[in-house]
Amino acid sequence: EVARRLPRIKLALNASFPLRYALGMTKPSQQIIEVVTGNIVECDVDAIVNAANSSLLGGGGVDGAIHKAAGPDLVHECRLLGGCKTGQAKITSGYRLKARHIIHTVGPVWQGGDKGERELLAACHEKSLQLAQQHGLRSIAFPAISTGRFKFPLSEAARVAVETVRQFIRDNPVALDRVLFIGFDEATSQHFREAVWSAGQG
Ligand code: AR6
Repeated sequence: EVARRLPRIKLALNASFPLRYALGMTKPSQQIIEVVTGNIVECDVDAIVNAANSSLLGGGGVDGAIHKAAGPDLVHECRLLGGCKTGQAKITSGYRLKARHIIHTVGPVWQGGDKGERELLAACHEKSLQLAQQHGLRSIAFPAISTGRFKFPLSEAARVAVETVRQFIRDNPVALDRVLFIGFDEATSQHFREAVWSAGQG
């Protein structure tokens, strides 16, 4: 009897997130967010998010790194997309990346904080997550959108990003297995960790 039960228990422990959730084994909003320091182009996830500009034709920072690593076919696909507005997102193939897809979003330029920057940054995360869900993707990695060339203050950006992701997970508890926040350096990761921690207290 015990021997017959064992494989089933093992199966449950190895089960994918929706099954584990259905079995009541884990609470999604506290389990699936991870903070990682490194280069987002190396992430082995279903989709990495690109902090692009409205042309979607490439640029510096993380955008430049993603285009370089994905190869020239990426810009060919991007040309067909007709650009992207601030706060919106569009999806392409990942080409030479490990990630199967790239979700391109355009963050707001920080102009002091009273020009709707927070709402637009939240929209970037929300639209990216919706696209992932619509395409059946289970894992997604975000860089610190808008915090480089676009000058969004890091702690504020991390808070908006984490709160938006947590709200999405609450509203769609079985949509995703993993959401990664990628800090290019340790300081950025620390801001993400603090945002995850303080959101967890609320
Ligand atoms: N992996 C992970 N994070 C990275 C990487 C990388 N390889 N490279 C940079 N970062 P930015 P923005 C971090 O400037 O502020 C581009 O030219 C970086 O340290 O890339 O949204 C676009 O074409 C910072 O924390 O994006 C746009 O014109 C974060 O990524 C404009 O910059 C975002 O910095 C977008 O500006």
